[in-house]
Amino acid sequence: MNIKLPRGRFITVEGTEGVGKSSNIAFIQETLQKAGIEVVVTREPGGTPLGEEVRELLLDHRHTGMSSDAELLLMFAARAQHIEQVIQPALNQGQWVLCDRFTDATYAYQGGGRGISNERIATLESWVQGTLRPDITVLLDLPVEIGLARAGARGAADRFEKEQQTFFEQVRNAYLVQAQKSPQRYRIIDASRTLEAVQQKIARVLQLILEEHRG
Ligand code: Z5A
Repeated sequence: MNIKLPRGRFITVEGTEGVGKSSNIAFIQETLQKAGIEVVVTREPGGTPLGEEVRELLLDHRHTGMSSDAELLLMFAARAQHIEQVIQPALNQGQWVLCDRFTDATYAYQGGGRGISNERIATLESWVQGTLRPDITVLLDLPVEIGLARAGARGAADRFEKEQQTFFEQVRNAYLVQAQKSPQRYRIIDASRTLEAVQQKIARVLQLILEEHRG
């Protein structure tokens, strides 16, 4: 007999440079696991052997001349592989997927940052993802200069990290516009507070998601 499992939840974490995604993803994973949820943690660009190779190309500071369209298409090439190989199979098996960045990052960086139209990105989004969209997107929001200072303490800058502050301001604004368009999906967290305070807010968001999940 074929038993159809309920689809898992798809949670993404977004934000500009140095907002604390890595620090908080570990916390989200731990909280969900303690609640008995099987969670697959992954990231974009990346998440598969092919995607990780594409990530290296995208972040390599030697490719300063990469065109915006080439950058956009590489993001979606890595994403197509990621969805087919990791995200969709996990969701189909009832596992939850926790992803460090997804297509909202494309609207923010390639859209807001590079100036590619939302229509063009939406065309690729429909082509590559079909109807797949995140269920919940946690947006860690922070003034750009604070994020850059936090990230700057980490060492050599990649191709994106070499961008100017105005680029990251455009990225942050694009995220906030996206969040306004989809308030039912987005949870905006003030990431300028202490890590403990940020995690308290995230814990509350997760509690509500878990309550809803258990019906
Ligand atoms: N990109 C794109 O353009 N289009 C797309 O579609 C996708 C991605 C999917 C790689 O992403 C690049 O890909 C990214 C956008 C582009 N480029 N940029 N910029 P990434 O996610 O791998 O890279 P990232 O944004 O550079 O992530 P990050 O620098 O690793 O930042 P983070 O994970 O958000 O931060 P963190 O490492 O957790 O924290 C940074 C530091 O701050 C660290 O020392 C922490 O201990 C500290 N921290 C964290 N939280 C706090 C608080 N609350 N207070 C004080 N200090 C804190």
